[in-house]
Amino acid sequence: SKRLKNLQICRPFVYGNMAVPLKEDRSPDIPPDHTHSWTVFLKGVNGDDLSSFVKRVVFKLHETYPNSSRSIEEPPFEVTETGWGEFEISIRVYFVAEASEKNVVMYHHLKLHPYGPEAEQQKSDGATVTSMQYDEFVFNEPTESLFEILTKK
Ligand code: SLL
Repeated sequence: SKRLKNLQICRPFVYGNMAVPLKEDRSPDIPPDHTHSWTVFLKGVNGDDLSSFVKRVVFKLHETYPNSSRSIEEPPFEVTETGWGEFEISIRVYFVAEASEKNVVMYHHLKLHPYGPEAEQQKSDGATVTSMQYDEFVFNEPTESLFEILTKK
């Protein structure tokens, strides 16, 4: 579809992870060396639904995980796992075909342990660690179809 010249349209999103230490009453299915449960996610800001223009999100985990490439085709775009270590996760976003946009990739360092300026706050927040980033999808000269998708109410 035709592209709209001299137009740029942005959509904000956040990506990152939360993590909690596993408790004594953990499920017997969880390997004994695992210390945390965590969720890595990509989502809209203020509850915005990204699925009108995001077709799928592929989270590439450390190769110690079975099926380390996790493809999520509908919201919530997230993966929950348990584990023992921190590592870098790539988050690749694919857009709907009408957008004719290349996929984009972000890298997130999975955070399990509180440290740095927020550590004390996080320890008092029931041990939940959160690490997230704000970003924006920037569409330059979007297709007419993408423009319609992004502007319809
Ligand atoms: C480290 N470079 O050495 C990192 C690697 C890998 C984390 C961390 C277990 C996965 C599983 C897991 O947490 N891997 O058992 O399925 O710290």
